[in-house]
Amino acid sequence: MKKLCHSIFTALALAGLMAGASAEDYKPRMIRFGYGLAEDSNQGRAVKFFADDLARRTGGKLKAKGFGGASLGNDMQMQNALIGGAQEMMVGSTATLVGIVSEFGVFDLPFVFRNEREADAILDGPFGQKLADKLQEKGLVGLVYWENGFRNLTNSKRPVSRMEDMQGIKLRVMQNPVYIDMFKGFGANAIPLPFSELFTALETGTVDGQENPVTTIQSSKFYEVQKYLSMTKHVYSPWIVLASKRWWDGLSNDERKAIQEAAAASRDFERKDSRAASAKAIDFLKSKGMQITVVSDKEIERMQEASRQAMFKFANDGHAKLIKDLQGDLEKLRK
Ligand code: TK8
Repeated sequence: MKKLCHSIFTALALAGLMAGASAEDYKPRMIRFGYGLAEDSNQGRAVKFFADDLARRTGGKLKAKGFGGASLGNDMQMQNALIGGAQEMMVGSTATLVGIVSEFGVFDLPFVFRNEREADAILDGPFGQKLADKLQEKGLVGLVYWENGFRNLTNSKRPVSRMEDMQGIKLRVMQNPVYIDMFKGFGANAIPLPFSELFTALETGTVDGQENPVTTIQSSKFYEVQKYLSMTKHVYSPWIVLASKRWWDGLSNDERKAIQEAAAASRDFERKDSRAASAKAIDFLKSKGMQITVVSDKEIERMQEASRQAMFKFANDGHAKLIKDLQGDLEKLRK
């Protein structure tokens, strides 16, 4: 009897150990992961990577399903669905978050980052983390930043090699005051519109132009309705992967950890993939008949000058310290 007791005890203890060590606390869950771009885009590929990676980590328990082409709504609609708990995850531009956390506008200031290395260091460092943390009290969890990329200008009217060429061009911008101020400063007629309405707006002539990274100009087929591309690189644009806080709070620690790890892996994949796609996009766009204008350094300096009012306005809106902090971090990186 004593022996039997002992072996039962050992068996129970072993089972307990095994459960603790190998069977993490994952429940079968379906995650609706929305995004704005086409499935065949850097965004779509990275959402798929995330889904595969998460399934692998959780033995197929946590299943993310991608919904591309803004089929669950545009960026702002999805943010609200996440806040309300009607959708679990999304990826979208930080620029469309300024109605929720105005500080995100700091990334929209023109000519802030000089290259991707600087952007990665700031976004993945304490500065980017601090901004992402501000989302929590608004009902969102900011997981990682992906690369949208440096934005360039396209239009159907004329080649833009000088600021004056933008005069009177009806230009779609994101729904964000810094962009509106910046392009007004350049002399364009800035019209805020959600991305999901952009292709049709270009096609019908509601707007003449837009600005986005070359990867998006390719994957959204803007070359079909835009003739001129100017390499302005006026803003480095981040994407942010978000989760619904309401939903997140109901997950187990193991589930949260798996999602966080898959998100970090997807970030590394996405940046590599976007950079490779970006390097090839210009030749592709040329082959589709786009006329590409390289904007001179001198002209970029003039644009920088003309867009300063957008920065002053943002600073005066209570963000002076935030800009200073970012500039301080950038100076350290540039040493
Ligand atoms: C996609 C958008 C897009 C952004 C824009 O939903 O709106 O121009 O660059 O990537 O977030």
